[in-house]
Amino acid sequence: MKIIRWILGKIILLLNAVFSPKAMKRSTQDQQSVDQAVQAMQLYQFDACPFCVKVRRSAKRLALPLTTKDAKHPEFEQELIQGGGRRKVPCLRIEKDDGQVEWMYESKDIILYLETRFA
Ligand SMILES: N[C@@H](CCC(=O)N[C@@H](CS)C(=O)NCC(=O)O)C(=O)O
Repeated sequence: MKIIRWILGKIILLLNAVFSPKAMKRSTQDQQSVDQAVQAMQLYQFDACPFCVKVRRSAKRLALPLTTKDAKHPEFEQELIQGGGRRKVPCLRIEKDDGQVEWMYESKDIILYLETRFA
């Protein structure tokens, strides 16, 4: 079972690399303000998780330089569990302007949030 999951993961990564989405174009000024806004976010994820790949593809399409944290790394795994409450990926950590932090689970919700905010 583990080997099948590993092979599927590699296939997902390969397909993702081959059919990589095109990033949208913004004016330099608009892209700079998007880049700055995205600094307040981190995506907790696994490399070969299909839900995480969906979110990363959406971020690429939207030209978002999203920081990713591999939740298999013990330090990031702890951050995710302590902050978000669950060891589940993808999870987007969003630090708001007032310092409040939101931990957003569910790939669909994350993609909707990114598209609503940055498309
Ligand atoms: N409905 C969720 C599914 C996410 C999901 O199942 N993630 C798996 C990895 S692909 C996970 O985090 N499982 C918990 C674990 O491996 O500990 C979504 O769309 O984000």
